[in-house]
Amino acid sequence: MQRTFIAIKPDAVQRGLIGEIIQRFEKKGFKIVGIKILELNRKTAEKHYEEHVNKPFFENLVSFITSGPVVAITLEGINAVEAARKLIGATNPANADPGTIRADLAHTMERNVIHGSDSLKNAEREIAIFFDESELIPGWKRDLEERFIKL
Ligand code: IDP
Ligand code: MG
Repeated sequence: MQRTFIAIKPDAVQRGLIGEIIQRFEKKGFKIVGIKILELNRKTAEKHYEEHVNKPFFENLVSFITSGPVVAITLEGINAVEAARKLIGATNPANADPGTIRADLAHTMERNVIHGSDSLKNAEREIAIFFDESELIPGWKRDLEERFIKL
């Protein structure tokens, strides 16, 4: 079991895609162990995207991610970091495989509907930015897993 962090970006929230995006992770079998809707302030946005601070798109990225509510989610699952990135698809929706969230729901890099941690280290770092440990529910089981265990 691994934890990863995803964020439904402001474009997706505005377009009414929260349910559709969460559903894909739920159906796949991920467990939601933390979830909240919030508006990022500039400081938090800069911290979240600190690896991109010197990129030409940094300013636009920060102003976009702070432009409206985002849904922050901590997921638990087997190999969760990589598995979530697979469901999410390539950064540029034009290059994302069909069936991925970005391929199906987005068509520009600047409005690619979702963030997902790219490594275990970043997952831990990002979860800590958005959640207190007391806001996460560790180790709950889905009935599905109980059934698999019995089989
Ligand atoms: P990721 O979200 O797939 O991990 P990153 O390289 O971490 O991609 O970039 C963070 C976000 O910054 C992307 O999701 C995208 O919205 C935006 N971004 C990345 N590269 C570019 C670019 O070349 N031009 C404009 N925006 C970009
Ligand atoms: Mg990234």
